[in-house]
Amino acid sequence: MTKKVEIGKKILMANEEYAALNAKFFADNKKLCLNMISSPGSGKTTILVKTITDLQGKLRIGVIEGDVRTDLDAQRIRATKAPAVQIETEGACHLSAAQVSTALHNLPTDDLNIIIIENVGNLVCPSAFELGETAKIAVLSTPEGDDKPVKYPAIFAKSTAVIINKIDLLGAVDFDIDRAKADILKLNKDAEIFPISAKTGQGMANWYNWLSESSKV
Ligand SMILES: Nc1nc2c(ncn2[C@@H]2O[C@H](COP(=O)(O)OP(=O)(O)OP(=O)(O)O)[C@@H](O)[C@H]2O)c(=O)[nH]1
Ligand SMILES: [Mg+2]
Repeated sequence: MTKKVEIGKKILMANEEYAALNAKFFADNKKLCLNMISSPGSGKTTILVKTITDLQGKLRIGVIEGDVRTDLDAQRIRATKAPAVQIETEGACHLSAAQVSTALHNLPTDDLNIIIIENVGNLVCPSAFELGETAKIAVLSTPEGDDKPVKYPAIFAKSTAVIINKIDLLGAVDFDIDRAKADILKLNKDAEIFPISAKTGQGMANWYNWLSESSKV
């Protein structure tokens, strides 16, 4: 007789235990933790660099970077003088709560209001792994196409806020922003939607106001 071993389920359970510990840490220490999820290249690091630079002196932000390989993104964050810890997943398509727990020990969390996790660029895997975050932020960029919310619904359904980035390219790409917004709201009627350009700064003020209000945890 063969015995079925549910390895996937066990791994998820262990992840949930670490996620619960991380969530307790954020709640006990009154830190806002955001888990930023998107396809590769939507502009996550560019948004973070601009946000940290523009809010210097107002909000103290630290970053946990997840990438399959390299610490290039952590270097970009550190160039702003904000603290950043890089996790290299060596092939895995998402961060785990255990990795985040270890990274938290290497961030000066006492000095921070907000911890932002830039997850591995992937619109599918990271949405299945809770990290103990306060909220998920999905990023969709206009060159990816306005059909992405309906094709990859899980992350849009689970995110508290959705950033639509690269709106400076709206004239060059076929992206119907009203369709994208309507589809996101169909999946998640309470989602905050921020159309922005991290390149030109358009729309960033609304995102900053939301970040500032949300940091009052
Ligand atoms: N036109 C335009 N380009 C942008 C904007 N934001 C980011 N980019 C460009 O998009 C490319 C990818 O940006 P990144 O910030 O590295 O994207 P990312 O989501 O962090 O990528 P991964 O970490 O690899 O998943 C870079 O060439 C950026 O300069 C924007 O608002 N407008
Ligand atoms: Mg990046």
